[in-house]
Amino acid sequence: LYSFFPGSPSWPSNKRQLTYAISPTARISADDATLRSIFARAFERWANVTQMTFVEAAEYSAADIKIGFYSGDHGDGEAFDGVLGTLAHAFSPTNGRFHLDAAENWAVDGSLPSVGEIDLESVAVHEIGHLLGLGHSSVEEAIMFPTITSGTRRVELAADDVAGVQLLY
Ligand code: TQI
Ligand code: ZN
Ligand code: ZN
Repeated sequence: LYSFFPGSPSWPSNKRQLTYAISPTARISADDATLRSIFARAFERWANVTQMTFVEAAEYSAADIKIGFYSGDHGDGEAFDGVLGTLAHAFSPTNGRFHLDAAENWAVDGSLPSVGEIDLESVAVHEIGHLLGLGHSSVEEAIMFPTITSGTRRVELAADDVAGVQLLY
């Protein structure tokens, strides 16, 4: 079953469009168009089942959701740990910070990742769930289940994810 953060925070009901942007500086070597399409697809999966819409912000500084790739200690008290371990983190509404560990071997081509690679879209779909207010789920098929196996892809929302997010939006 899905869960929420303590107090069930969500984005305000008068704000159904959120903007997002990828940091122009905190990046990995993958090309810009590839990264943009991966995040756009990940946001679209949640937009498809809610009243929320997501658009890329023109200005990084003005975006509701700020995406960046960082290594080690990056100033928010939640240092990344190098290859594997923690892959990414995102904060509850309405913080909007979405950070990924630049040290991972990110798979960005949409095909099945090799062992040791982490599928970026799979992690993005999970972290966007957190950004919207979902905690972890006890349902193994759910995007919000707190385990993913290296070398796999999991990008389709399960009925459990949809039920949870539809209570918020
Ligand atoms: N990062 C953890 C996660 O996103 C960070 C975290 C732990 C967290 N507890 C939290 C974030 C509570 C928000 C709220 O779950 S992770 C997975 C999964 C991670 C893990 O790097 O361990 C995915 C990132 F689910 F597969 F285990 C993405 Cl998909
Ligand atoms: Zn961080
Ligand atoms: Zn999680």
